[in-house]
Amino acid sequence: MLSKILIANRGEIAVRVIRACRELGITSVAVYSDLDRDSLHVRLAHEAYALGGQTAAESYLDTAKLLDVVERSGADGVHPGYGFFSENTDFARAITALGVTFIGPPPEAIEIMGDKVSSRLAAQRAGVAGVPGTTEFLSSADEVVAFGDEHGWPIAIKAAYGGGGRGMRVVRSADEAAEALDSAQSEALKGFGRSECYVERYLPWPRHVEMQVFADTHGNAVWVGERDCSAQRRHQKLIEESPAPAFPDEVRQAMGEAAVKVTLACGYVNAGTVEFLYQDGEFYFLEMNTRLQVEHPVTEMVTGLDLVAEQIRVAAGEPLSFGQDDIVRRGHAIEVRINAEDPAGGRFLPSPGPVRTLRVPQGFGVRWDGGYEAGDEVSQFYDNLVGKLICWGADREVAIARTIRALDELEIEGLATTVPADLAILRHPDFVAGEHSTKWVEDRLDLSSTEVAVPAGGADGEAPEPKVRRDVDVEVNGRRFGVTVWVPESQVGAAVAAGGAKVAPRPRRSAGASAAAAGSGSVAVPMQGTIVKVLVSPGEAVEVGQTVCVLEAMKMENNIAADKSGTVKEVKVEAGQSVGTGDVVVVIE
Ligand code: MV4
Repeated sequence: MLSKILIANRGEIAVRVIRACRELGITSVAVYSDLDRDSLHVRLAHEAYALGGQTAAESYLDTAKLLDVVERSGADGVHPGYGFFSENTDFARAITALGVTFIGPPPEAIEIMGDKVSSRLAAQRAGVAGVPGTTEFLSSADEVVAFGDEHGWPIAIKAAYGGGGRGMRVVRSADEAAEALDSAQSEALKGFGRSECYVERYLPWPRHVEMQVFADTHGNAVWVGERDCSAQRRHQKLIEESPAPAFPDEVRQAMGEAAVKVTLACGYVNAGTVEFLYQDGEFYFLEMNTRLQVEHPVTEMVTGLDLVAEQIRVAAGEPLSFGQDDIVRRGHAIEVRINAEDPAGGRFLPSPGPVRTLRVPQGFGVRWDGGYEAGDEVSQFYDNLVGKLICWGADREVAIARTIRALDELEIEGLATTVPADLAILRHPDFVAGEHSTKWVEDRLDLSSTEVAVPAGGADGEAPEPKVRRDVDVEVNGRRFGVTVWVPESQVGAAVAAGGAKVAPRPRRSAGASAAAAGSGSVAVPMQGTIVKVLVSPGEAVEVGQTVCVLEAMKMENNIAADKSGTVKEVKVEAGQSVGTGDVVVVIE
């Protein structure tokens, strides 16, 4: 079994993997950019290493920095999460070359599923059909017209090496064919560097149904269950659920078996998802996602299986801990993505900023997978998923009611979120009836009256206090180390006033006009040490920032400053006394 796993990711998925590691008795190693120094995944991991940088390219996408931390930390496994390097074969191979386990599929399987052409061919070889269409690349509009006349209009022109919906053109009649082919090819060239396109029948009202699969290194492969992810806008999923509504069990079985065939055909190992379009009782292979997906908890909630723990065991070479017949699906689960985006008017504008208040829902059947807590900041530089709410119910009706109840309990202040859009979907008769499709949110859902909701933050709505960097030298058992300390601005004067470079404490930023600039009046020491001097006595008037005593620690004298102006009520220490981190030395009224 693996003993130490580095999580090459951030936010809620890093938190999810760290939790699984802790439950399995595995040491977790977080990595972080400068902006994530105090983030939740860093707080929860056993160890954390700085990558430096702010943007993803400077941090979570810097291979050399990640490999360096893999070596320095002594990790024997790397979990990539989703996004970032999760489907990057160069990264997977570099990890493996270090003798470290990449917790994901073999690079060859990622490559086969990496473009539409080779993935369609792999599915075809396995006997699993995509939407009826040609496998040859289009060379003229005549071929488009011939296909439409034979199979019926409308048809879809797709970029062979594209993805995510870019490069797709819907053609409704023969006279639109030439222009559509031109623009599809040029968009494909611009977007993906290759212009090749092919044609298939266009399904006007399909649902996106995907099948979770799992395979081990011993030749076992199973399907775990489907998820309906039709509630999307611009290919961003908003709500996912399992089972798919109005989905006959024969179709589920057939889709599961098709997904397993695709899995085996590409030599897949670990957790994966096979995507299908589903319309009129038929399903068609779309693509395979060779990673753990955002919506995996939906499957966990209906099966009781821990997919991340299973990923780790399978990566370590263990056989799957369950067979096909052991998998039992029970009840209904719904996941709602809570993104820092303002859905007003259907625009979904990014809304990064500080999370001033975050109270998550509780109660029966409610799970919160979050990446942030109150006081954290959602940065514009990364994905703006704040957290996921996953609710389980005995059936779909109960699950919908519970999800609405839980969303009503959720309190987020400081930034706009997708919650109003999520509620509009959950309450809409089309969604309740399971009559929505992949085009429904954009074509039918009316978000024009959704209010602009950026709750500013309540009484405790103070911005997170900025921290400043201080480099200090420490000695541990006689050995000297240079240490970087990140000190809250208001404590700079007190904490590490090395070399007499005392910085006047700055009042904390505050939401209120004059309120809350000062501290509590209970002046505490920031580190263990000895009081060498007491400079105030009871009854004396002091100003905020004034030194009240001097603490010797780490071979330096540190001025401990009053955190508010007032009268000294109590002096709790005398010169020569030892104190511990956080001990209150003076009380000011
Ligand atoms: C389609 C389709 C209808 N007919 N193909 C868009 C992204 C790409 N991965 C596949 N997509 C579609 N292909 C045919 N022949 C409709 C879509 C589609 C879609 C698919 C999955 C999830 C969301 C979607 C939203 C709009 C269109």
